Amino acid sequence: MAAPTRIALIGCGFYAQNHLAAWRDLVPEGAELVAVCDTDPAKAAAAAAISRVPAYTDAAAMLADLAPDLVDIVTRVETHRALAEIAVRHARGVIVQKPFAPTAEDARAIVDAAARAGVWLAVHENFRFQPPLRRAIDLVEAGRIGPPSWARLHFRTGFDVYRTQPYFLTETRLCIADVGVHILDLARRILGEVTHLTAEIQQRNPRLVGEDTATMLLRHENGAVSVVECTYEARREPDPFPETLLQVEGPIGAIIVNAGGGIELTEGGAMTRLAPGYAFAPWMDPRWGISQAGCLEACRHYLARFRAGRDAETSGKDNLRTLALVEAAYASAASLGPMRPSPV
Ligand code: NAD
Ligand code: 89Y
Repeated sequence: MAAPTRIALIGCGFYAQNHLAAWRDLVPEGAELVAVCDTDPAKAAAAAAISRVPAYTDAAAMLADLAPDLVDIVTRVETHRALAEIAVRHARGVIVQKPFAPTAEDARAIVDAAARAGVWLAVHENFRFQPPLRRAIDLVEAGRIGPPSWARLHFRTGFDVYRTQPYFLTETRLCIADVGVHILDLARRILGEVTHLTAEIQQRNPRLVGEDTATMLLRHENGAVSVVECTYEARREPDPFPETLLQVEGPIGAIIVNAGGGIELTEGGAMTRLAPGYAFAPWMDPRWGISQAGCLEACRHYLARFRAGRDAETSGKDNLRTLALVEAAYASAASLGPMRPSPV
């Protein structure tokens, strides 16, 4: 049997709780969490206690002590470059939570540092791994609707994201950088690369610094068009948070992903309802379950690809293209015109 993959995790805050649970679930597939680190000693100690591993408050010290196989960085975006640059000196693989970096230049610097060190690099971009969305991707790839030519992908919620992620209140770039990045990534995954996009942004909640709503129109290289929407200001019940809903059309059918994970698949002129084909793990909270399931499936993918010596779907290099869409969206919103994404 292959040796376990020794994983060190950096950042034990809000979302890292899902990574800790995912790595526990993935022990039978070769994951072995060996240490956790947070600059806040209480958070490091709490994560260490539930995972029964040593706690560190200094990432460089942890990595120098343990030389893990894989480092999982789950801190906020402004810390990613510095931590990734340390991690590539001590490990064979590094995973960085989305958003990959605050600027395209920082993201490129991380990709280059990993390449120079010969280190495997992935971005934890997990929406494309959420079970209903992955099922839709699989249906498209199986040719069930023919080559997709139009799609609407939307994340519309009024859930109080500011309670769970209070740092949102002061972000100058909010909705596209935080959640739009996932949906743009998903649009790329389903319809292919983008030639140009137009974005309109709004700040509907006056308490904020950044935008809370974005409406984006994308033209893909294969001629397909998609509408990508994200907002934290949709007052609708039932509120689908944290689900992304999807409609995708091709020449011979259509796929609709509804709230609750059910899918309506039209092919051959007839519609079939596919019931959600997954169950939440016991540690998942029904309010966050689809996000947590996406986190688990993303970690499973990264572990398997790292162990097989294969690039992740969402490698660092791949994610430069998703970040280019984020940059193009902000540039379009500022100039009120269409923008071509240009990965650095
Ligand atoms: P958070 O502030 O709750 O947690 C970040 C933690 O990192 C804090 O505990 C902080 O003390 C620690 N930290 C900061 N600098 C550090 C350093 N140098 N070394 C060690 N620890 C350090 O933030 P969060 O909400 O958990 O977000 C973390 C990341 O996860 C962000 O990039 C966010 O966008 C992402 N996120 C992703 C999803 C998703 O679905 N993929 C959902 C929520 C958040
Ligand atoms: O931070 C966001 C993310 O990545 O997924 C959902 C979220 O937690 C709130 O928008």
